[in-house]
Amino acid sequence: MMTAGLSCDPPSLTASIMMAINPKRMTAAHAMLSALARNGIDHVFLVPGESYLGLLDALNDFPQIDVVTCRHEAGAGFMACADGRLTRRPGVFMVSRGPGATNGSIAVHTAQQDAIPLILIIGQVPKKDLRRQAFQEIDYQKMFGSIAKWVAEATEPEQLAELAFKALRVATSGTPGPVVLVVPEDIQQQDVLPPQWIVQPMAATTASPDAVRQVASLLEKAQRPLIVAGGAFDVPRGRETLLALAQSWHVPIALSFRRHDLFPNSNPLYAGDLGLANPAPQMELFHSSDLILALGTRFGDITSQGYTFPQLPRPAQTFVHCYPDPAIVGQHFAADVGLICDPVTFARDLTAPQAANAPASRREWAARVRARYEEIVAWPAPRSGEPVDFTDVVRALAPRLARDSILCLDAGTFAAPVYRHIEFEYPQRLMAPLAGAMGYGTPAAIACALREPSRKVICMVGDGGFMMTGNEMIAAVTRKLPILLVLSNNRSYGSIRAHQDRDYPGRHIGTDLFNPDFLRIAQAFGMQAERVTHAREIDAALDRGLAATAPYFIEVLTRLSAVPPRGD
Ligand SMILES: Cc1ncc(C[n+]2csc(CCOP(=O)(O)OP(=O)(O)O)c2C)c(N)n1
Repeated sequence: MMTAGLSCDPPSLTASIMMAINPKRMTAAHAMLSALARNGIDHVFLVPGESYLGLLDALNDFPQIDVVTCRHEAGAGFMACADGRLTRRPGVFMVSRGPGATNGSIAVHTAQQDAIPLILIIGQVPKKDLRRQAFQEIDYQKMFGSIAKWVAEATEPEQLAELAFKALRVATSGTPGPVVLVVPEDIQQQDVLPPQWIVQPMAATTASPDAVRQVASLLEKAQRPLIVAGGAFDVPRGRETLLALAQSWHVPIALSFRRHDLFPNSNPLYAGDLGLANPAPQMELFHSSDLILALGTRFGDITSQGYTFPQLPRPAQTFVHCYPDPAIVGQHFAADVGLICDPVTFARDLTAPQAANAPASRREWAARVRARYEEIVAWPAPRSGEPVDFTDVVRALAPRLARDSILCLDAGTFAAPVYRHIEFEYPQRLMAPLAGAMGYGTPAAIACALREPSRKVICMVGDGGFMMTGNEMIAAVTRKLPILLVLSNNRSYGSIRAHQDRDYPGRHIGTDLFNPDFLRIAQAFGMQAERVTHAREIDAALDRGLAATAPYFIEVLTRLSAVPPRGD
């Protein structure tokens, strides 16, 4: 892999914010922001704090950076996660020390689980007070040590720009993930020389021609091959490359956890996703494959059905694993062929020049896998009346989704029918946290609408999740973002209640919710809002909500889910 590293900055890229005060000097805060801005960072999500006043003040001099003020650090962090997922550049959020950092930590965990590039910048106590347990001090190396890719605390002003450069590299390389930068409050305002580097783009790593030939020959011989593809294909040309590969060999494709938007779901080679609710007959079929190509997926807990698919640690079938991070390839499942390289490039190299005349056995296998998927995805008979079954809301939404809609989901039972029944066609996007974090949906929708103003953004959230970060909707009002927010109000932490039903029948505790009047809350925020109480009202409400040119809020009074999910 070509290292990006820090290299000399071409004169044309010299920062436009060279300080008016002294063109040869700038504050450390300016240098840090300059490093970020010159590498494409154009949004910063934050809750302000006195521990990073210097950085805040410097943001005044970066009009190219949109400062999105949030109401809770979890909201800021989730916005940065969604922005990082959409752009593949690090999402950046800034928080105050101690309470701000602890509030924001959920996003660091989400970025790690979701493999999203993220940079969290935290103000810190003055340098002289470090490790004195000063007011609101935390040792962030210890706090974030197991969930961040890298935690760095500056002690000298010159380090700020350097840390920002390195953070951009670390967050995006190998398995993308979160980086935490800690900046003592008293070094942000000190003068430094302007940074003189930019992060160079990386060249993609490729598999050797021998390795490509080896896998091609495995594919030629396989009767029942299956590709399991994951997040590494969420890059420009990634989806097209995956489609071309599958078609050229006539191989069915299953997608990793919550990555439904990587492959056209209507394509006969689409086998479904590996998630929380794969029925046993489908898994039996997948187990009966004779070759698995795991491409661009970490093959983690949920994708591998709790490390049971394929067989752990030695798969029963031939197993090829391709991922750009050496720590991941063969991590759980022993690979017959392990490839540490860019999966998109590998998929391109593996694509047969002409679509293979697939043998009848292969065609029959692909058809069987597809038939199983079609059984799963088929809508159940409408069940609604009053209160509404949220599946019927999802059913009504599916044909109304525009070609380029972005669907942001919070965690909860209401989301289950989306994962099971909605068929995604790119450029439609599914934005749902792999970490299963409640509170993600609303802020993610804000970040998506800011990034993609011409696309319809729809957020689906439960009454539990909305009460966690729903306050961020005020940004949709102030910035006139026409997000459609659909809230499923079942007066319960329904997902957990369903677990209780399954594991401790009849013993509900801690899961009933007494809710405020959501309609009045939404209206008080300045949103147009309406309530759906009966199934017959769903269609018209969705039509109004989707046509709205301002944020629109639909509360649906829903019944509790009858089907206990396996997870969230
Ligand atoms: C931050 C966070 N806290 C707790 C959980 C555990 N959890 C998962 S789903 C859920 C309930 C979600 O309730 P709600 O938003 O009302 O949606 P519903 O399941 O009722 O559809 C809880 C508490 C979680 N995933 N994330």
